[in-house]
Amino acid sequence: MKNKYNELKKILNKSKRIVLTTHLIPDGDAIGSELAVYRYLKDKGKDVTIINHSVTPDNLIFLDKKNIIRYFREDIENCTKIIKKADLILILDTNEYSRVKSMEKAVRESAAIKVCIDHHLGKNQFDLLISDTNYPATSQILYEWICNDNPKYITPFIAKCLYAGIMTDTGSFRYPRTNEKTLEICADLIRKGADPVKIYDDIYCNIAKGKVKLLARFIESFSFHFDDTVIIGVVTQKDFEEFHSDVQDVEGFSSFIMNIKNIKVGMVLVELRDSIKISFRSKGNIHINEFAKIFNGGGHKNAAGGTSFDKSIDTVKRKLLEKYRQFQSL
Ligand SMILES: [Mn+2]
Repeated sequence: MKNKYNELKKILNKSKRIVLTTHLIPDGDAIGSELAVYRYLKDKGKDVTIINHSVTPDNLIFLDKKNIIRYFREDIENCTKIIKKADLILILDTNEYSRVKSMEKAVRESAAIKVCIDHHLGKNQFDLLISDTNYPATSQILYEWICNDNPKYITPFIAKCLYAGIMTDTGSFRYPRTNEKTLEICADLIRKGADPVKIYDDIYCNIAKGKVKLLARFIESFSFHFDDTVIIGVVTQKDFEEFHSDVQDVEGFSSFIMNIKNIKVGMVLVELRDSIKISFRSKGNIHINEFAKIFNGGGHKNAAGGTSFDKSIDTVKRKLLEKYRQFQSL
């Protein structure tokens, strides 16, 4: 990684106008990463703009009190101009152009150097890819990258953003890739000004009423299979409409079902307008990313995603169970 950090440093020295972006429906790691890098590069005197496809989820707005993040679809013309004029585009927390959604064409067509910093599986389609799937969060890579330049650049604001990113992507320090390095880095971030109690409260202790009702409906939908080791939960468009909530409110549902005793595999079906999004979770040695491939998806060993274009929830459920029966006996 160190060589890559140095390579990026060289690119940065030659870059003046920089655009940062991340994946649709951004999570804490995505927003924390963008704002940390924004501040760091601003402090180094760069002209930096963050442009995203999706709006920032409510529980992460506290990181962007100054409204730094711009939304592509709110001003397509000017945003396209900025992307076109950039000499460097940093894509954070995703390695797929399709995940920047409405911005994909503008980003691809820009003559800027494209650097991706990420921790997901994928192939390199960039001028420089700084990625390692052993890292639990992009924010942890960014911490190393900034410190490799000079630890003094980690201001209290940057510490807060990186801490938020690591805390959310590790499920509050409990997911498998959490390691001693992660906690050492977070200790240093606290030393440098991150407040762990406040960040947790801001992100997790402000669940909107609509989301709680959606969760109640989600729990009612549970069906248990394979001796209660496999669970399927469903969220429909009707649920979203009834509780004035949207797909962002489903965040956390798939990790929630994995708290149930004896559950080894969890599947969450979310009905979108044109398809059904499926989140897969597993425990131990069940390579759920292999299973996700059957449903146009992929991901990590214990967390993956897929999509079904068959719009009937019942059909998709039946197919999931049928395919899982075969998968299990492999
Ligand atoms: Mn991440």
